Amino acid sequence: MIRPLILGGTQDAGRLARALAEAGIDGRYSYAGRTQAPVAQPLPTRIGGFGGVEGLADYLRREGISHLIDATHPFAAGMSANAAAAAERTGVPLIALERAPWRAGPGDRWHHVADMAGAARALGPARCRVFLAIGRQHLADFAGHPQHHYLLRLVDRPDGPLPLPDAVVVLGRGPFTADDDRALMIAHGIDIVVAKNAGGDGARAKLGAARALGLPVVMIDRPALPPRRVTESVAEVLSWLGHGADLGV
Ligand code: 3Y8
Ligand code: NAP
Repeated sequence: MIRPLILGGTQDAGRLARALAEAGIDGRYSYAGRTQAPVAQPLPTRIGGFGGVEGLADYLRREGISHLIDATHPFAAGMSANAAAAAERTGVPLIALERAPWRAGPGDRWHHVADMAGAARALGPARCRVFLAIGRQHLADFAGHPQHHYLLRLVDRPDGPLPLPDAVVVLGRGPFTADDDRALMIAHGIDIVVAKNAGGDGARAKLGAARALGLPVVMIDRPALPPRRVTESVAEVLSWLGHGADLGV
């Protein structure tokens, strides 16, 4: 009997968890515990860090995990690096379920930057009204650019002061829609959008809205990840687990 562990926290991870549950596979799901009330998953779920590579390796051994599936976000570089190292250390096979990066299309005005600091610099010196749609964890990278007005979208209400003096918070978990994001950006008089190249559908709405409004987007490229087997498809993960045939996928 196999017992795969999903390192989750994304839409794709949720889709995979549902497929495993429907196939009657004895899987486990893991959240970091970044949000106050994460969406419930149809598999036994653990919440919180493992305690580095060694902590994850211990968990894999202790729980008899047969396969490790990194279905985290393309910007969860720390978790992905630890997953590769723990898989190597324990011999547990690893696959990453990862969506392709977004690519600019006709009408898009994207300016690619390598990281958060590059995104902050790309805003330029003149005050502008920024839709900073990168979550909560990296707001401090923009603290050196207080001249701008920032619209922030967070999952949970911030529990302390924000590092940006001129900021408005809206709460939202996503997935979002282009119409809602367009209305939000109009209501806040947004001039420019900052986005991580997450890929997938859950965060894409703001890009369609920016295109419709003719606004520029500062697109933060993904961090480098360790070499590992990668797929975009839940069906391929299932066949990798040896269950493709059972499901006729
Ligand atoms: C805790 C689980 C599902 C999963 C939904 C996806 C889509 C909606 C869009 C914007 C961009 C952002 C952020 C975002 C999206 C999905 C997916 C995705 C971006 C939840 C979730 C957890 C997190 C963690 C959270 C981060 C933050 C990033 C908000 C749940 C809702 C900005 C990424 O406050 C914090 O500490 C938030 C931290 C990591 C990035 C950051 O650095 O702040 N995601 N997001 C996961 C865990 O604990 O393991 O609460 O239910 C999941 C989802 N967020 O089931 O459908 O698949 O990507 N998540 C980004 O792309 O820039 C929002 O606002 O336009
Ligand atoms: P990260 O910086 O790559 O990871 C830092 C540490 O958080 C990891 O070393 C691990 O702690 C813990 N961790 C991360 N993901 C975990 C998981 N799924 N289960 C258990 N522990 C986890 O992580 P992050 O970028 O903050 O992402 C955290 C979670 O949010 C992930 O589930 C990710 O899929 C989800 N998410 C992130 C983004 C994003 O923009 N980064 C977007 C959407 C969803 P230990 O070292 O103690 O094990």
